[in-house]
Amino acid sequence: MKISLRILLLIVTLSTWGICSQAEEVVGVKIEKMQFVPQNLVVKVGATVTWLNMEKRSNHSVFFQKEGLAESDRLFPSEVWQRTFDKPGVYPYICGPHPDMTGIIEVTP
Ligand SMILES: [Cu+2]
Repeated sequence: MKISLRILLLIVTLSTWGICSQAEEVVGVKIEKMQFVPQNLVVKVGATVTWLNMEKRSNHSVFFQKEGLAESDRLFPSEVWQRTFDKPGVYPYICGPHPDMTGIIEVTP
C-alpha cells in the first residue's frame, strides 16, 4: 500500500516527539544508493515498516519472495510502501528489479 510522503513524514515526526508512543511502532527503511538502509532492522510485533525511495532516478520494489508474497508496486523516487508485521519471525526480502539488494526485518515478540 502506498501512502503519501507527507503523511509518512507526519507520522515519523509525531513518533519522534513521542506523541504516538502508545500507538503501534512505525519504523522507516530508506532506499538509497541501491541499498536498503538499514539493511537489517529489528522491530516489535505489530510494527509497521515503511520503505521510502530516496533515489533521484532509480525505482525499486520490496519483495518478500521467500514467503511467496506478491512483489510491491515499483517505488519511484519519493514513493513509499509499507507492511505491518503481526507475527514474530525473520522476514528476508529483496528488490525485484535488483535482486542483489537485500534486507531483513526481524520481528520480536
Ligand atoms: Cu532496487
